This record gives sequence, C-alpha cells and structure tokens, in this order.
Amino acid sequence: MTSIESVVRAAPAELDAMRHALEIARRGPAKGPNPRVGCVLLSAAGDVLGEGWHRGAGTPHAEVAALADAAGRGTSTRGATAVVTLEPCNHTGRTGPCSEALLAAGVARVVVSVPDPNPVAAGGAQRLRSAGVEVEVGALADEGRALLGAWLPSVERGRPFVTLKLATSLDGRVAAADGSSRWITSEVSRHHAHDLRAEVDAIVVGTGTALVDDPSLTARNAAGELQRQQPLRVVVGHRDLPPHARLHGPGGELVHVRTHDPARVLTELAAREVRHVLVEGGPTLAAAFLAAGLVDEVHAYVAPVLLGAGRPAMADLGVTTIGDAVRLTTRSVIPLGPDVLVVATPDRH
Ligand code: AOF
Ligand code: ZN
Repeated sequence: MTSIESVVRAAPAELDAMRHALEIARRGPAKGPNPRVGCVLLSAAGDVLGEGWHRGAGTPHAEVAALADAAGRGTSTRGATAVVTLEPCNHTGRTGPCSEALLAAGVARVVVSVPDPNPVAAGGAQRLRSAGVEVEVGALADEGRALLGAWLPSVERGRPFVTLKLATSLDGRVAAADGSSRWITSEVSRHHAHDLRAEVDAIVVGTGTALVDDPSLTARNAAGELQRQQPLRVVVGHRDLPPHARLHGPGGELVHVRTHDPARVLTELAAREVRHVLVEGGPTLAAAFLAAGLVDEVHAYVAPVLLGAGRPAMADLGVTTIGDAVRLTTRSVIPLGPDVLVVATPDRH
C-alpha cells in the first residue's frame, strides 16, 4: 500500500455506517468457507438507504443484499456511497461480481475497511476506480480484520489457520505413566474446549490418539447434546480405525488422511474449503505440525496437577539446545476454574 492510500478519507457519518456494517456482519456465520461481510448504503446527505450482510457461501454477498434492501424500500441508489467491511469482489464465484452490481446501481463512492486477500475475488477497488467511482480503503481496519477472524490469515496463507490445543498438567504431561488421563483439566476447561470445537471447521487427531482415546470429536453443549453445526472429523496416519470406533458415530463427516505430512493434510483440507483447523493431538501430530511451522496459535489448558513421570504433551521437536527452543508470544491468559488457558502464537524467524 502506498503512503497516499494509507490515509483514509472517511466522513464521520461513513465511520458510523462502517461501525454498523461491522455489527450486522456478525449476524452471518462465524465459520465456513466465506467471510462475514456487512454493507450500508448512504445517500449523499448521509441517510441510510439500505443495509445487508452475507449469510454464508452460496447466498448473495453483502453489497447485493444491501442493494436489494434499498430497492425494497423504494429508494434510488444513484450517487450513493456504499460502506463495506470487505473490498467488493470482482469475480463470478457462487454469485456475480459486487463491483459490477455497485456500478449498475449508480453508486458513486465506496468506503472499504479491509482489502480482499483472496486473489480470485480481489480487484473490486481497482475496477470501481477505473469506472470513475471514488474508493477509500482502510476505514476501521483493525475492527474489520478482527471481524474476519481465522478467514483472513487462512486466505492470506493459502491454507487453513491452525490452532493447536494442549491440555496438560502443570509439568506438561497429558497422561500418567500408565496412560490414564481422565481427567487432568477441570470440567470448566473441558466445556471451554468444546466451545472451541464448535468454532472451527475441522478437528484433527493422529491415528494413535484415535485408537487409544477412542474420541468422538464432536462439539457438544453443556448438556452433552450435539451442537447443530459439527466440524469435519479428520484422522491422520496410516493405521485403520476399528469398525466400532466412536468416530464412526454421529457427528461431522469423517475424513481419514493417510499421511504423516502436516502440509499434505492442510492441502487436503484447503481443497474442502476448510479455513480453521483445530489440532487436538496426540504428541506426535502436535510435534509434526509445530516442527513444520504450521501452527498459528496454541491454546494450552494447564491444570494445577503434577504427574512427574507421565506422558509428555509433545514428542521430539528436534530441540537439543536452548537456542533451538520454539518460542511463543503470549496473547492472553484466561483463568478457567482451577485451571488457566494460555493463548500464544509461535514467533516466526
Ligand atoms: C464481497 N461481499 O459479502 C463477500 C465477499 O463464492 P462466492 O461468490 O460467495 O465468493 C466468495 C469470495 O468472495 C470470498 O472468498 C471472498 O473473497 C469474497 N467474499 N465479497 O464482495 C461479500 N462474502
Ligand atoms: Zn461480492
């Protein structure tokens, strides 16, 4: 971005409209292939002509929904300003290009929060400018990026965003020496972890964990009932699951990726339009993702329990000297009953 473009010229009424667009965008789904987007149409006098938000892949984009809302109110959008949380798309995907829809509606000015990082869809700002429309990009950009969550880094990196979940004793163990592990963390932590499952598109475990723990990998509510939208359940490794495994029971679709290469797992999931992956273990898979530099965020639930000679949370990372340690930056520390949740991101070199 040039220094000229980084100066955003947006009127107070446009910033108010952007705040509202960010708010209504949150009515859309927080996960899935498409981002959450909101749009507010303003008259030259600053009155709201229409508003809309994106309800998920395959449904109209926010701009088109806002134009339809204005048409429903019987107001003309000729000369209007469109305030949009994401740069209008310039492609025909599941729906048509928003840039063309805005031009056809006679919109004269567009205020955008975040440029679209999707190379397939991007280019709307340029298309609109070349047709004589004024375009401002970067209004309330921090809020706009926060709205997009894991979708933004996932599209920027061309692979799903990866959260690694650990649940350990204070001395970093995930099981006692005999393998028993129920329960190290408290019920509060386990509920919190279930909510995290509900937020992601896919949960990944290694075949070792699938065979030993026989997990169901479902997102359940406090009453133990399955939540409405279940994440994809992904098992990584070469061994087969027994026919009676809980993973064959009710829940999200089960995918078995027969590889040990984390990059291949992510390529496979990206092809299924997965944007956010939760890696739940075990120690071998966790180490493989970390060693490959494919962990974006760690959620470590740590319980005030000591296990001594138990099983470590992480297999060999290839760290033999302190200079090679994998360092992270702590983003937040959340007390959960007797436990704490540490959210941290690996430092990139
Ligand atoms: C917009 N407004 O409301 C959204 C946009 O397959 P499609 O047609 O739904 O296109 C999805 C892509 O379009 C998505 O990856 C992102 O780049 C952009 N989403 N764009 O102008 C919207 N949801
Ligand atoms: Zn669009």
